[in-house]
Amino acid sequence: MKKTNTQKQPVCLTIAGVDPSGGAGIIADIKTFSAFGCFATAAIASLTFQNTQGVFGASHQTAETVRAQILPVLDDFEIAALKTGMLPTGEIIEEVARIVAENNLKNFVVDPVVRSTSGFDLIDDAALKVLIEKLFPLSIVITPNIPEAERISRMKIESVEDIRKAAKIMQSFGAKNVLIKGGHMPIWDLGFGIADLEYSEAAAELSLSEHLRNKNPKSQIPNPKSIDFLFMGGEEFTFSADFIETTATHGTGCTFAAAIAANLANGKTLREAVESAKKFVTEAIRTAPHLGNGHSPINQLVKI
Ligand code: PXL
Repeated sequence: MKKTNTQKQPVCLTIAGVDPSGGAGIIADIKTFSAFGCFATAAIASLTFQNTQGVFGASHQTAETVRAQILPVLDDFEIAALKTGMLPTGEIIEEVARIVAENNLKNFVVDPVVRSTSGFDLIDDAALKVLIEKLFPLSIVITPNIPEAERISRMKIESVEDIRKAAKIMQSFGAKNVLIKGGHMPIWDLGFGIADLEYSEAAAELSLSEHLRNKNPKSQIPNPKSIDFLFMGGEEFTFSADFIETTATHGTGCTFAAAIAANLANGKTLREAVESAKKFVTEAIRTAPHLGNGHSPINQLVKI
């Protein structure tokens, strides 16, 4: 029997892949939920074989085994927020959509995981289509990075205007709120603050296209910024942080989405949740342990 009234600590659920090297997926999610004071529960959609240098394969769960993991958890706990990460097959995605709808689960953050940092395809086109059709309408927010936004919206993103167009396309697919993360595209801070950026589209366009014209931009841009764009219905909000020049980026997407879910579970609004999650991920990257020979994991135990 569900103990809804006696439950004090918010419980979060992640449905995602396992990265045994600890940087991404469920292990990153559990640490992040815990860092925000939430109790972590997790259902495995795929067991991947990887380390900081690459993904070498994966053994996927089935719709039945994913359901069998989740239902006892739902039966026992009130889930305050959930997030999905790597969901490798159409059948698993359909099952997750059914479970979310049947149980009227709220605060559902969909991280549309498409490729690993090291370039391994984590979902095929047919499954991605199911993810868009079935999960987007159930989500409170989707959190694509720029390559993911490009693959989902089927357009090249080369300017701030393109970011807005891609967001509109994804909203037309049923996602009410869309967070496009700019970490793959450091924006040159031309001396404008983020408030100026909001009011000076020309400056933003210029800085982004300057960056894109540049073959080796990261080493040449002074004060590069990583800017994320949140589209809530017709409103747009931007979140800026230092772009940190580092290879320690393994699991940043998982950590960001899990931090948003945990913040929502703690009662923050979506805008507040994203703002706090952005700061958390930035500091987790800044204090990364630099382990392994590839893309190091980040530090989810950082205090902000
Ligand atoms: O960061 C994307 C991602 C998500 N989930 C799992 C992963 C990866 C990238 O490697 O392994 C399980």
